[in-house]
Amino acid sequence: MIPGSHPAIAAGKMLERKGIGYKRVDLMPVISRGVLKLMRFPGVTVPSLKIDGRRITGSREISRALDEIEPQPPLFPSDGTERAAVEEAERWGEEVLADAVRRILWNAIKRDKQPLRSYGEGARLGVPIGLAVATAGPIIAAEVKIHGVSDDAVRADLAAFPGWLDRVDGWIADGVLGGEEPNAADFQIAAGLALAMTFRDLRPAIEGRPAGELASRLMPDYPGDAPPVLPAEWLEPLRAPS
Ligand SMILES: N[C@@H](CCC(=O)N[C@@H](CS)C(=O)NCC(=O)O)C(=O)O
Repeated sequence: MIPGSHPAIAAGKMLERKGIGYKRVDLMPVISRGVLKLMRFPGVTVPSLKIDGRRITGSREISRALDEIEPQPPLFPSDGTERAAVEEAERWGEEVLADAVRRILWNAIKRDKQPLRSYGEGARLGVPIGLAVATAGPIIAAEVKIHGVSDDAVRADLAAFPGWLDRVDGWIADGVLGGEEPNAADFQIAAGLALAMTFRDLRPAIEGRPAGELASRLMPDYPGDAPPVLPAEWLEPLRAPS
């Protein structure tokens, strides 16, 4: 994993849910790509997991593999209709929410890299965290490029965010998310929201809602804290009642 990575933290929580012990290997962003390639994973992103002789890349691939390897407790419902709803929420959590939160993170870090330290606290990166942060400039520039972190994209993400929170609250109200037995979509979406809640710019808009409660309940120990840094006008949509 990369310290603070939301899909990687989701994968770790799913392993814990299954009672499967694991060894966590911390990687620096970008360098992670070369390491995962050398280790012959099928992709170059985190989370990547070696389990039972299999190499798996991708949080959604991991949730499915974990249900195959250790069926109890299940991460997906057995009922076909319920399963389809959880799969759809999980897919949205990965493709829409998680990507947007990653863009917001790198846009914020591009403005002030000091908070990076809080995401990497306790990580074993092979170099002291202070040195990793001090020399992170080229890594930040590469991540901004890799993940399409333009100001326009992040502004659009922030404008869409209140609607996304309504969507998550709706899934909770419908019982797709937030049940007593957390499913794969709960972990995927809670990790994305928990990372979003580490940004003080976004936290007030999330924490009082069912979506925020879900994130805090499933990810109580999510690392990181980023003081306000985004332009105030970008945050206007989050201030308005949704
Ligand atoms: N959609 C993928 C996430 C892939 C991804 O972009 N992961 C990030 C960390 S959150 C990563 O590997 N970043 C390093 C890089 O792309 O260089 C999943 O859910 O597994």
